[in-house]
Amino acid sequence: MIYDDFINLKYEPKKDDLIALFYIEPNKKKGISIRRAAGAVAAESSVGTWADNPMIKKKHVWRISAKVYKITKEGYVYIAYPLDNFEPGNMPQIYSAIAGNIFGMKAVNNIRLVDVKWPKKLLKSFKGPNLGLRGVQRTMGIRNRPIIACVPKPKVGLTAKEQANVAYNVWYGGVDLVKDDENLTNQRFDKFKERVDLYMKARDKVEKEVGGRKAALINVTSPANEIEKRIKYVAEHSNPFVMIDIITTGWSALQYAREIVGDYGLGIHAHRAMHAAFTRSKRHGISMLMIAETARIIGVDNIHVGTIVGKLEGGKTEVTTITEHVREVKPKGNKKYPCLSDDFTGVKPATPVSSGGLHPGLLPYIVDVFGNDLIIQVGGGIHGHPKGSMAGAMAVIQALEAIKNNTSLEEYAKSHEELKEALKKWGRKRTG
Ligand code: CAP
Ligand code: MG
Repeated sequence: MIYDDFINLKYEPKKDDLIALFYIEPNKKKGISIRRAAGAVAAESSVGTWADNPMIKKKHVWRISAKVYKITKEGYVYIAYPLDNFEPGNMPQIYSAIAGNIFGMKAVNNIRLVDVKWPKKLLKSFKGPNLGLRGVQRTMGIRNRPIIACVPKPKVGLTAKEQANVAYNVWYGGVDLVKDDENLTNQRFDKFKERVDLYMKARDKVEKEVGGRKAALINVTSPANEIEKRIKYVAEHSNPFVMIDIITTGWSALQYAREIVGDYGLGIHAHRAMHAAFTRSKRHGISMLMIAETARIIGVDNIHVGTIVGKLEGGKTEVTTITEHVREVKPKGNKKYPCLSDDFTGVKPATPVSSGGLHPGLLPYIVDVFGNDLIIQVGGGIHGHPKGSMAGAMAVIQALEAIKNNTSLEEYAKSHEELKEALKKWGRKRTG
């Protein structure tokens, strides 16, 4: 049975092997065992196929066959891939192998790519973050506190002028970064170039008025050739960041964008819209952990990781494990969340972004869990403030001050009107 040839429980992975950790549920109705399913996955993702073929066993071909070397009773399967399966510096190719046809195989009912241990040689073939966590903080002149971002709402529909006006108000209220929403690019009502021009005008004005560094996370999501033009436009207008929806544009576009931002010294803010289509099920698809570390390796500087207490899916164990893999050199891992040990030496740390349903009352929890090396993004929790966006921004900054001073929000609110109003409206309620 050919699939069985891909199982070698005595195999000891080599230093240069890529290790993939899968969770597999075999198709029991078809009488398929986990061993057979694991063998099928290893075959299909490396040199094999459903039919026997003597060429597969030629020494130089078989040399790079994937090897299933561990299967646990919980359904976790460890597969080692010799390095030569992969083209260095080509993330789409790597995904076509380890995250390709296998998801549709009839031999499995469910299969999830949980994590990868990346060999040094592959890690080195990608650029990694251009600015990285510390570079982002340096750019903003901020250390020892989270950076605060705000996405203007409504998500889309405002004119460029209205958008820049909202940006001005929240910058003025104390926010550091204004973020475009994931579905705002270059629509009829808000043209990209006009938005950039007006943002920058508002930024210059507000920097003069209140001091400090302000910047925008400008969404350049579009076809790759257009991404290039838009990054250049942002750079020429002296804004240090662009935002890219990394899932809808794909790894190829992200790699291309990473090349371009490198030429201009910009950072990439990664939005992950659409990730939940394949990360949400715990039994099938690709984990968000995998997506986050891949994005870091290619070279995003900030990436959304979740909030635990906000409007979008993601529990504490998962979100904190992802955060570690985004930010640490050697993530410690978490016994409650299956993952592989990694060594990201040489790849700059990226900044985790906590976003989605946050408001001032939730900030103590967020800072407690994530610490200061973080971007906190608040949209609805600013614009929904009873006194409007500027007051909403002030309430967020006041919450941050209370945390810094080790004072409860409620206590601080006694002498801070904006925070008081926000707490009256939302309290400390989770938004999920
Ligand atoms: C947040 C947000 C982000 C989500 C994405 C939104 O707005 O801009 O897209 O955070 O999810 O449009 O919903 P609010 P994630 O602050 O108004 O919730 O960060 O989990 O990838
Ligand atoms: Mg959004």
